[in-house]
Amino acid sequence: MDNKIEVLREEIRQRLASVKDLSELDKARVEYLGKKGSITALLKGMKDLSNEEKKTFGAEVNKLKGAVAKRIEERIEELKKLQIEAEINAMPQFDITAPADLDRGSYHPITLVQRQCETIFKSMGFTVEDYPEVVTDYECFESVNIPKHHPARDMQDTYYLENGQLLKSQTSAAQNAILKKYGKRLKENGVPIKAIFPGRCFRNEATDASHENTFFQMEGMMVDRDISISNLIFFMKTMLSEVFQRDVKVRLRPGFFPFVEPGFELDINCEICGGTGCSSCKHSGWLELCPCGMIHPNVLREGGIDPDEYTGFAFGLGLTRLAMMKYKVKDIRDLNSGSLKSLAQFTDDDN
Ligand code: FA5
Repeated sequence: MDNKIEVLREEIRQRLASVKDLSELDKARVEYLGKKGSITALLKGMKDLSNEEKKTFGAEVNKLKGAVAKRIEERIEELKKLQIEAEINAMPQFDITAPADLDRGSYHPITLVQRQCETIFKSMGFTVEDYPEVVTDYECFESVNIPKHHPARDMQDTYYLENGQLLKSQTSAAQNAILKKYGKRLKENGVPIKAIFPGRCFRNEATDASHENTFFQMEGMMVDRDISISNLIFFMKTMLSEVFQRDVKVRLRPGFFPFVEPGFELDINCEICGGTGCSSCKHSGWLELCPCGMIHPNVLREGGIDPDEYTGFAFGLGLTRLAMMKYKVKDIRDLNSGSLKSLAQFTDDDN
């Protein structure tokens, strides 16, 4: 019987050493360790042995079983590594010293307007904050007054990870963290919270000329004593006239967002058709650009700020739509197209 174990051990050693890929390895695993496998068969064949023999033989077979399982794990790692190496070797080799075909690269139009907005707001004392794209339900919804099952969530269906985190559907997801980050300085030193935070947002959208499933927003917040709607309107007007370098026609109408009260929709007169109506503005002459409002007391409170002492405004500028309007791009989807031919038209000089 002992000889059987030795013969099988040697056979398995050779077989595992010679398998070339993971599927061959799995086949071997089933043949040796599976229910009908050779090692299992050795165990089944012990019934005719004496109790003493069963003990020693059984221990040997179990030892072999453990060693084979361990060797299979090792081979999985080795084969994975070989597979990656093979894939890398199969890739086309680039000569990084070769001259580029294109004359020069250019910034993406969204990057250009984002940088421009950052410069404008920095000059007015705002800090620019970075925030992750993967956030929690608390950050994206609950901390901004959108509890579970609130109907406002329907408009912001997004992509969920298996661990419950999500790709942020709005830059408002950073509001709570910003309030907490700068709240102490506001309360102890009287320094107003003035921050903008641009970022990529994701939504489960049926795309059209003005809707993408992946787009950029730039959130802004200001919190201090006695902040009012006039402050909000001042900053919105300044930002737009600086971006367009002229006065642009906008309209403010009431809008509902659970994290502001009162809330507004700020629409821009469509720069593509001049307001007569086209597919970019869904034939209305206007495009929703930058909803805004006075921060809801619940949001301030959740961020550790006393709403009886401080007030503030917040806005959520649609950066991708702003790029669309500024550069007169008729269809928002062109901005994510990756078409170098169309994107190369935009350069720093456009600023
Ligand atoms: C919001 O996302 C709110 N968080 C904005 C806000 C912030 C309101 C602070 C009040 C205070 P809304 O879903 O409307 O709101 O999106 C804001 C802007 O992002 C829109 O006006 C639009 O310019 C842009 N936007 C929204 N969805 C898309 C989309 N699918 N594709 C391109 N741009 C979009």
